[in-house]
Amino acid sequence: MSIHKIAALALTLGLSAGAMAQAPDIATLSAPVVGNQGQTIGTANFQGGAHGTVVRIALQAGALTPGWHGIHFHSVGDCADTAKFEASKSHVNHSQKKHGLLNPDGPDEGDLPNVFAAADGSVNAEVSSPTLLKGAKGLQDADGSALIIHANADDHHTQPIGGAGARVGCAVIK
Ligand SMILES: [Cu+2]
Repeated sequence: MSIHKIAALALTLGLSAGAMAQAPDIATLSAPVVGNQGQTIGTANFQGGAHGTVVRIALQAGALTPGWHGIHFHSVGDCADTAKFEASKSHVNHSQKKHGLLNPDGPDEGDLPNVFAAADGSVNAEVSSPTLLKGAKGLQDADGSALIIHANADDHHTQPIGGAGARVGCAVIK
């Protein structure tokens, strides 16, 4: 086969692959993140696809104490009790797994990697989860869900929340 014929073949394959590619069905949702005084401390953005959810978190300076913070999907979309954010209940966990990305009996559906707050307390992070955004067992179920930010890091194995401590930020996913 001549060089020209190979180039023509590659061009044909490239074009047909491009024509066959479908635009992914992506659901998007953006929600304010509120702190313990009910103040807005930033924004959480959720993108849901066929196999999971991507979360982008942007928190302003002063939002958090510097360092690592555990974040999770909690099972109820309610951030109204700003002092403790307990209305968001425990983790999303339809399959009753143990907590922890590093737990042999985990992870539960609420588990996410930690995010890091800079020296000024701001955060810019993107994390992903196999937990779906849409559907009856997704984050946008009947009572919604909440993205909760904790005071301390999650060790990814200790029950029930990896030692992450108090709830200092909350965003409603509905
Ligand atoms: Cu949590």
